Amino acid sequence: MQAIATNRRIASCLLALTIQAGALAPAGLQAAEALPQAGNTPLLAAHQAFEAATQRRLLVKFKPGASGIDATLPARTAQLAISDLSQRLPSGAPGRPQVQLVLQRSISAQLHVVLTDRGLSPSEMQQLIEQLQRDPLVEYAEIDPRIKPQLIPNDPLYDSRQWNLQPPGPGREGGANLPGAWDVARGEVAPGQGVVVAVVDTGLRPHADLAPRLLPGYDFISDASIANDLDAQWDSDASDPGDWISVRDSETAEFSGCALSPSSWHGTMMAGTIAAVAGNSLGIAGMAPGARLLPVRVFGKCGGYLSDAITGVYWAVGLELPSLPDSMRAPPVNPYPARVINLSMAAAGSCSAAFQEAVDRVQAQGAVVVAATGNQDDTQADKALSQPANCRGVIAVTAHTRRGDLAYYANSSASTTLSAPGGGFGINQLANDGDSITSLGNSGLTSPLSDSYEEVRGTSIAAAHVSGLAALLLGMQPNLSPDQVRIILTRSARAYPANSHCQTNAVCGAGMLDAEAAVRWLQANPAPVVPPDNSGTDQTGGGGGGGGAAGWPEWLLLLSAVLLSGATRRRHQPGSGPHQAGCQQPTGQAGRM
Ligand SMILES: [Ca+2]
Ligand SMILES: [Ca+2]
Repeated sequence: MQAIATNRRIASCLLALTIQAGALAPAGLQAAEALPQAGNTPLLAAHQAFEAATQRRLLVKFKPGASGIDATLPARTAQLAISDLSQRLPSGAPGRPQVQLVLQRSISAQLHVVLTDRGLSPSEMQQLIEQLQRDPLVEYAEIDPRIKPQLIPNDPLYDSRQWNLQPPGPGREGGANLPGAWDVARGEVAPGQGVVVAVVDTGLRPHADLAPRLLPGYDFISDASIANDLDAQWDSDASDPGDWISVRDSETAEFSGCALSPSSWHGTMMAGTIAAVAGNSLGIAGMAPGARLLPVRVFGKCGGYLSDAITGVYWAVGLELPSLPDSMRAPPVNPYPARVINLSMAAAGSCSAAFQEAVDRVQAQGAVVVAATGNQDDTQADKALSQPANCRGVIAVTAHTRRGDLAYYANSSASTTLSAPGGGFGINQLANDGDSITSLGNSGLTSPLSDSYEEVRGTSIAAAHVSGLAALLLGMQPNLSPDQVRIILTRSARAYPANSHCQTNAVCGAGMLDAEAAVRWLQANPAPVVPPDNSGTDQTGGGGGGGGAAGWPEWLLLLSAVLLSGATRRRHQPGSGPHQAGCQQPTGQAGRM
């Protein structure tokens, strides 16, 4: 009780001092002094104003007892002491008025924040400090530096596990550099606030690190056994009931091509990287922690149909669906149109006409379409992009490792747009590489149980990083077109590091995703000009809309359930140890990445 009472007294004394001393500050500094409340300094202009003011701020500490300051009346006596100190300063240079010092506030009886009466250049400030340090009563004087508040989330796995969001550095060349971007992008609210990102995937779990971000979505799986939700029809429940393949499943005709696997919680993983709640002292931070997530469920057990995926994409942007057979309940028009569509999925072959048409239509609605390039077995020579990454206008994302090397599993070609963290080992096998990406999941091996955090790697999760950054950019400037977002992402991409596969092989697109560089590029180019030859036509695979995957009925293309080699995951579960989940890819088919 004693300690509490004492602390309260100190707190109230400091508050009183601050108010009292504030009245002494020059008028021009009042506004600036109101700014540096860590966590809510939204405006860059305000930052700059305050930064300019720092050229007037010093810390001055008097020698103990030297100033004659009465500790019981520090504000008043400190003001006098600073005034005396100001009078003792040598005369200014010819033509320059002598600098006057004013007490701004006291930190202790001896240590004071002091303001000069005018802004000083760095050399003038240095000269003043040297003069003050020669004063017999001064113990030290130094600049009161502006320390920029940098949003480092308090989410416990951020420091220890989220290399993928951290600034690049030795051994972490692949980091997507979020802290600086968050600082610029955050306003009164979290970065990406208000931007809707559709996660067209397996549905989502209401993970505690995600639930506040969730919008009501929709389940578009039209096949009952794939849906695994006791409901053959589309419905408004987009939660993920699990997509496991049991021994019994694998013995059925429908799932005969699918390997045994526990539930993947794939959509939840993607959503976590895109927009997990940041700063809630829980788990991880997402790329755009203010964005809202629209779950569009199109994959269940062993994948799903292209037709369902495309339907989900149309619904996600608010388009009205065409009239349906009586057996299908038409969903209401989505009241939360997505500005970003995350397609962490892949099918072999060139871009189908139906997928290209979907991409064209949703882009016309202003939505950015982001897709994974695909995870192919590293023994295969063909690293061509999967669809829909090879569709015209799609931002095609390949994956790099912690060290910035191209991930061994990642499809990439000259038509890749850029690369983002995907984890795993790289082609060049750089030292200390191989770290995976930590995201959200569920502990259930079949049906959902409790929230968990999962280790994942793949071009899937790489695409989720790009979707997150797209949302962050749209949060800053909502009127950006999809092509403008592409320009920002590619122009600001960071060069691949030395010794990486992509440094010497031009098959990885513009470079590595760099969030801070992107937001600063946008600040410098608030209306990016889209060159005619870069308006989303740099995809070679889909050129002209493809024509459909050879031999596959366009609207009945089964995207077989696969967690390809690079998309395996390990769980953080005490006692269970890491395990890998996977489903082999039948030749010529594809699915979630
Ligand atoms: Ca259903
Ligand atoms: Ca969190």
